[in-house]
Amino acid sequence: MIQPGLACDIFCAVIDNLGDAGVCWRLARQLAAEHGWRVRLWIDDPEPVALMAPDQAVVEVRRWAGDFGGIAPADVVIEAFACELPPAYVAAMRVRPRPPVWLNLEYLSAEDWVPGCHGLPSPHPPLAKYFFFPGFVPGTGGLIRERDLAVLPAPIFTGPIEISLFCYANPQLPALLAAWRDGGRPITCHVCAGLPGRQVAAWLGTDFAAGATVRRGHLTLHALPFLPQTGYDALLARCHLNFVRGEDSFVRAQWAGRPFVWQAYPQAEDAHFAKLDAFLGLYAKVSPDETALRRFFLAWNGNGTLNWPEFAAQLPALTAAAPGWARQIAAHGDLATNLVRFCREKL
Ligand code: TRH
Repeated sequence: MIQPGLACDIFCAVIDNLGDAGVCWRLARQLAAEHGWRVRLWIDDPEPVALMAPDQAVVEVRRWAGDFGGIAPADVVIEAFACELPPAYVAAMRVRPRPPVWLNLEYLSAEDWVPGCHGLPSPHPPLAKYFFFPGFVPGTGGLIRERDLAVLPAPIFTGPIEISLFCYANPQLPALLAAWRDGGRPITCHVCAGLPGRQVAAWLGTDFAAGATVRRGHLTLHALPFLPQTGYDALLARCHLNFVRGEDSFVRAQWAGRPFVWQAYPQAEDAHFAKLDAFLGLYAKVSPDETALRRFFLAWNGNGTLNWPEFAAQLPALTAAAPGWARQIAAHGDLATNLVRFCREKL
């Protein structure tokens, strides 16, 4: 039986971008703050966590370095995204009097094979490692969502449309910015730091440092600094529409209860289109014009031509549907709570 105060080690290797650190930090924080676990987050590059979470009080963030000789394994060991645990740590897990619960936290996908694989063990005698899959449907581990998150009321559409922009390198972006500049409605776009900011600077042909505001036609562009995660979440809630990417901002946009457009993490041989398609299979139903919604998401991911006016016409309906969608995907319990329950059954 799990007692509050259970010890948990989360291992995270930062592959690229921010999502690995972002997901692990959120999970670590929630396990500690809401479930009373004593969490150590071992991360090979602590820098992104320091930027996202200046206040790390509830979690012990440790640099993953050295051979781990002399580090006692925790009750629950979470290996994020199949990063390989240090061999000395696994050897210590094997001889621990009470074997730890060992989980591999997988990437999020809406593909229909996920519920069938969630929770399956892979044998590592005398231990077992369990696959723990986040997901949108029953039978998966659910999504990271803090207990105190409320579904926010929809914002009123008066004045400029407020949009946040967080994306990868995206060849469709110049066409979108031009459509906003030349369109009939004022648009204010809050451009995230990093790749989005650099692409906007290239389109403008001017400097676009954090804090800058530039106007072109009907479009006002604001360059954001890198925000703490809580500040980024607040930005999503303030906007009428959010362009998001990867995994963590994608999920947060859905909790914000606003329409969003997702750029999937680009994978070799266009494997991300299967993920996009699976997600749209669930989500596009919220739109009165499913085909137009699909078309816009696909085009933003590089397949087809962007049609902003067609998508913009759906915004009121997508806004009205967003809180219901958030409730639907929250209905299977949040990932941290599901994970705690899973471990309780295994210990
Ligand atoms: O950075 P990402 O592209 O991360 C990706 C994905 O997780 C992908 O699935 C994975 O394979 C790859 O990393 C290795 O996008 P994501 O997932 O949205 O993570 C961004 C994080 O950065 C998220 O936690 C929000 C946070 N963030 C801030 O804290 N402040 C900011 O100003 C911005 C723009 C983001």
